[in-house]
Amino acid sequence: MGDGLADAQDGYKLTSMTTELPAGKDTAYKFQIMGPDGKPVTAFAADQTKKMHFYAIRSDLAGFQHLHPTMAGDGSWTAGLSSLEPGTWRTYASFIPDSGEGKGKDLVLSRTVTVPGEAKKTPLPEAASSTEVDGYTVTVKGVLMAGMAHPTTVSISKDGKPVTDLQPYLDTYAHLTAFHEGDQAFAHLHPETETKDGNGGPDPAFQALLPKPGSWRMFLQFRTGGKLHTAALT
Ligand SMILES: [Cu+2]
Repeated sequence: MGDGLADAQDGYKLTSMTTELPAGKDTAYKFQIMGPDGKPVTAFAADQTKKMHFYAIRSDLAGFQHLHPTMAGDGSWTAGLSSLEPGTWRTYASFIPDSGEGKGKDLVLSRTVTVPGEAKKTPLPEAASSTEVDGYTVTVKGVLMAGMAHPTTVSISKDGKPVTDLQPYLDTYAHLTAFHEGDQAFAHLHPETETKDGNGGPDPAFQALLPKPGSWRMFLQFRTGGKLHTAALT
């Protein structure tokens, strides 16, 4: 798998008529995946229960959105984005073709869109091994090294106690993606912890493979009590 920065790979291309989206309101981003035969791809294999994983992030790695768009019969996808702040955004489509030359290939393609207005750059928060979200403390354990897969665990606690009521989300107890400062290279860190019947926690494990050195912004998503939480750390 590449770094997700190209709009085309192995004959597949992410296409969209959209180069600009409005700021400050919910908006729809439409796109298609064109196959090596020049036609829109309509057959996709489910990956972590979804046929398409879509991400949007601003160039300063703020404003992360992770969505599951819907596909029309002609292969056109619509992602319903929440309000965007002005700036340059990168949109990623992560999918596995289920027919044709690229059947079974794990592909991540991206494009950029401009959101007009006065863009305020958010400085990348300092590197930290733990962060807080919605009353939960999320701590990443493990040494991350560029280009090598490393086992990594994420510990989730609340009020000083390990959390054991994680609910399955996309066939896992925690979903982890990372974006590289500067070029917005993408990494999806694959979960090692299988979902069993019932709840999980407090330490979901991953194989963390970050393709290049530098600063990465990690987004960890987990679900408790039917609510999705997104923790971010550098
Ligand atoms: Cu997804």
